[in-house]
Formats: sequence, structure tokens, C-alpha cells
Amino acid sequence: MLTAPHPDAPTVSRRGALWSVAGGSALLLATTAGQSIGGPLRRTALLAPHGGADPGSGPGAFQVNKTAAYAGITTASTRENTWRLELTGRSGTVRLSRARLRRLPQYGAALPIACVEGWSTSDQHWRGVRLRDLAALAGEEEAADVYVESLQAHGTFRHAWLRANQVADPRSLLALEVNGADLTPDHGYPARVVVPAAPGVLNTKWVARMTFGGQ
Ligand SMILES: Nc1nc2c(c(=O)[nH]1)N[C@H]1C(S)=C(S)[C@@H](COP(=O)(O)O)O[C@H]1N2
Ligand SMILES: [Mo]
Repeated sequence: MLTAPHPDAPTVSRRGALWSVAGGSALLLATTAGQSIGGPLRRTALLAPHGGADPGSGPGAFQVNKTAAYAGITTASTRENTWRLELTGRSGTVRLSRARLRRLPQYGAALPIACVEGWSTSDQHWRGVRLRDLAALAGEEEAADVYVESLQAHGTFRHAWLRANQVADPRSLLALEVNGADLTPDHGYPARVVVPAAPGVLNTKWVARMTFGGQ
């Protein structure tokens, strides 16, 4: 039976219902105020981006989802002389240093980070190597999917699949820099993926390995 037996006997009075709606908006106002004001109120910013960095000033100054420390990324594993990008494709596996990546053609792309947790940044200015150029280096002549893995050992965001059309997009980068400076550790140094029109979770940070066309 879909109709209430006593439709004229609501469990919440109209006055009570209005109060709870008002309470809801007051709470929402308080949380967004915390987000935009900062300072002591910042603790109440329940819905704000988290992970540490306040979007303040400087090149890396935009929200961080998970920090390098949280993800267990050590400076030893990201040093120029130890870190390598491992690329696997039709022609086997190649390992590229960051210096080598820098000598490949560099491209820029202005793209935001849009997190499904409910925040997004304005456009950030990324610079690095095109994913499609990396696919070609790995021997892929046709568009191919790619499986991207991070140095991060645990957690659901340590890996992601990108579709062939995302790899082929000229704005899709393995970024080495953002806003005119090297990536900061929290934003994915030594290298991270950025792709247009995709949720932030696909923008893998601290990339270690890319496998084209399958795992
Ligand atoms: N390795 C790794 N990459 C990651 C994540 C992560 O936790 N680990 N978080 C993802 C999510 S959910 C988002 S929204 C973006 C956030 O990027 P930012 O922290 O540079 O703003 O990174 C993505 N890349
Ligand atoms: Mo996210």
C-alpha cells in the first residue's frame, strides 16, 4: 500500500521541518565559510580539499589530494639518479631517466584537477611529454590504452587505466612541471599524468611505469 494510513498525522510538524531545512543551510554556510576564510575557522572546512597544502602562493599552490608523505613516497625513490620511467609496449621495455624525458619534445597544457570528492582547481599550466609520444617510444603505432602505475605501493589511486583516445589527445601529458616550476613532491614529482576532461583520479602522481596495450 503506497498511501499513508493517516496522511493528516505527519511525524514531523511543518514548523519542525522548516527548522531542519534552515539548520542544514546554516551548516552548509558554516562549512563553506571555513573553506574561504581560512585561519581558525579552517578546521570546520569539512568539505574542503584535504591533504595538507593550503592553496596559498607559489607555483605548486593548488589543492592536494594525497600528500607524498601520506602515499609513502620517499625522496630516495624520486631522486634524479635513481628514478626511471619504465615504458612497456610492442617493442619491449625501455627505462627513461628524468633528464632523458626532458630532452624529448616538451608541450604545455592548461588543465584543472577535478576531484570527485567535490572540489576542482582552476586551470594549472602543465608542461611535459605527450602521452602519445611515449606510446610511440614504446613501439605503439596505433592508438593504445595504457595502464599507469605509481611508485605508491598501496591505495586505490596508485594505478589507473587510460583509454586510447585519452592517450592520443595532444593535451594529455606526463607532466614534469606545473606553473613554471618542477612539480612539487605533493603534486607528483618526478612525473605525473594529466589528461583533459577526466576525473582527478586518472591523473596519477609519482608515475613509475606505463604499460601500453595491456598489463
Ligand atoms: N599516486 C597517486 N596519484 C593520485 C592520487 C593518489 O592518491 N595517489 N590521487 C588522485 C586524485 S583522487 C586526485 S583528485 C588528484 C589530485 O591531484 P593533486 O593532489 O595534485 O591536486 O591526484 C590523483 N592522483
Ligand atoms: Mo580525486
